[in-house]
Amino acid sequence: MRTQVAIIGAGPAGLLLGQLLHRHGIDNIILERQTPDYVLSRIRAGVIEQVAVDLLDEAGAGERMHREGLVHDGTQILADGVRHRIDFRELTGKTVLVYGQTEITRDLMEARAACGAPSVYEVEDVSLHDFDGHKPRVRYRKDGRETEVECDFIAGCDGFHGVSRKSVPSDHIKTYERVYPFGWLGLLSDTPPVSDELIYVRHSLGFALCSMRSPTRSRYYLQCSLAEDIDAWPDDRFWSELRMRLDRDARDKLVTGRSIEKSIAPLRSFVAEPMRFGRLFLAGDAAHIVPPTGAKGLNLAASDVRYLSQAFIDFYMSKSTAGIDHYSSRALARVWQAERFSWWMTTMLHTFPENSGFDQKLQRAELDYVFRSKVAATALAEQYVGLPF
Ligand code: RFL
Ligand code: PHB
Repeated sequence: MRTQVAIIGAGPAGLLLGQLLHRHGIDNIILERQTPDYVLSRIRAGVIEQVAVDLLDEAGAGERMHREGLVHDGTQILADGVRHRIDFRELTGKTVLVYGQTEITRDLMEARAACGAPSVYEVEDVSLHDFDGHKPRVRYRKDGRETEVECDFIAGCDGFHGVSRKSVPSDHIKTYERVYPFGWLGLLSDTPPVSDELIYVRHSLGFALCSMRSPTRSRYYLQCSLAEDIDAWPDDRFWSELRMRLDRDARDKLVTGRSIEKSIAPLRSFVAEPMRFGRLFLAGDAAHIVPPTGAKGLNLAASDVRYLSQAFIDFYMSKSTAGIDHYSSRALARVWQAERFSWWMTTMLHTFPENSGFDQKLQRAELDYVFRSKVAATALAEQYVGLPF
C-alpha cells in the first residue's frame, strides 16, 4: 500500500491533520490502535482557542461547533473564599469556546467518513521504519494480517504513550519533564453548570475546577493525591468535597446528580525536542504534555497541526521545504510559551504538599497581583485565549 502521509493516531491532532491534507488533495491514511467508540469515550478537553476553531472550520468540520459551542467572555477565580473575574473580551478583545474534545473528535470522524479518506482502527504493533531516509514505511497488523504502508512522511500523532516518539533513537531526542505531586479527579454529570463561566478554585483543601460541556452537562475536577483510588470516591463523596471548596453562592447553586464518567488524571509537564526526525514529525501530546490548568493541551495539538499541515501543503503544492525545515523550531517556540503558562497556572492555584509557609505566601502574592493589576490580569487573559501566531 502507498500513501503520501501516514498518520499514527486518531485523536484530535491526527484527525485534524488528515482532514486538512485531504482537502488539499494530499493522500493520507490514519492508523489508530483503539476502536472509534473507545476514542470517543475519553473525556478530556473542554476549552478551545481561536486557533482550533479556525482549523476546524478549514477542515470543514466546524458547523456543529458554531451551533452548539458556548462563547465565554471571561473566567472566574475563587481564591480563599473571594471570587474575581478575568474579562477576556475587555482585556484582549478575544474569547474562548467551550466545546468538548469528544464532540470535536466526533465531528472530525464524521467529516472523514463523509469524504471517504481511509482510517484503520484497532491496528496492532504499529512500527515505523526508515524515516531517516527518503522512503519511510509503517507496518501494522489488523485482524492477524500484516500490512506495510510506503509513504513520503510519517506524522506521529499518537499521544504521550504512542509508538512514534519511542521509535526515535534515544541519542537523537532530548526530553524535559516535571511531574506534579497530585492529580485531578474529574466527574461528568448531566446537571446544569453551577455558573455560566468556568470557576478555577484555590482552596487550602486543594484546587477545584467547575467547568461544563453544555447548558445541561457539567464537568468538575478536584485536586487529589496520586495514590487516590477512584473506587473510594462514590458520587456523594465527590459532591461534598467539592462543596467544601466552593463559596456560598456556588454552594447554593450547585446541582448534583449521578456521574456519567469519573476518572483520575496525573499532572505532568513534558517536552521532547526536536519534533522532527528526518521524515518523521511529532505533533500534539506525542511531543508535549501540559498540566490541564491552563486548558492548553488540545490547543497546542491544533497549533502543531497548523504548522505541519501548511508545511506539507507547501511541499506538495510549491515544492518548498521551508515549512518542513522550520516545523520543529516554530512549533517548539509556541509549545514552551504554553508550557510556561500551564506551569504558572498550576503552581499558583494548587496546594503543594511540600510547600513551606514562604511558598504559600508567594502563591497568595502572585494571585493578589493578578487581581489588583490590570497588566497582570491582561497577561493571564492573553495567554488563556491563546497567544497570537
Ligand atoms: P490523543 O488525544 O492522546 O490521541 C492520540 C491517539 O493515538 C492513539 N495511539 C495509537 N495509535 C496507533 N498505534 C499506536 N501505537 C498508538 N498509541 C496511541 C491513541 O489511542 C489516541 O487515539 O493526542 P492528541 O491528538 O495529540 O490530542 C491531545 C489532547 O487529547 C490533549 O492535549 C488534551 O486532551 C489535553 N487537555 C485539555 N486540552 C485543552 O486544550 N483544553 C482543555 O480544557 C483540556 N483539558 C486535557 C484536559 C487533558 C486531560 N487529561 C485526561 C489528560 C483535561 C484533562 C483531564
Ligand atoms: C474541562 O472542561 O475539561 C477543562 C476546562 C478547563 C481546564 C481544564 C479542563 O483548564
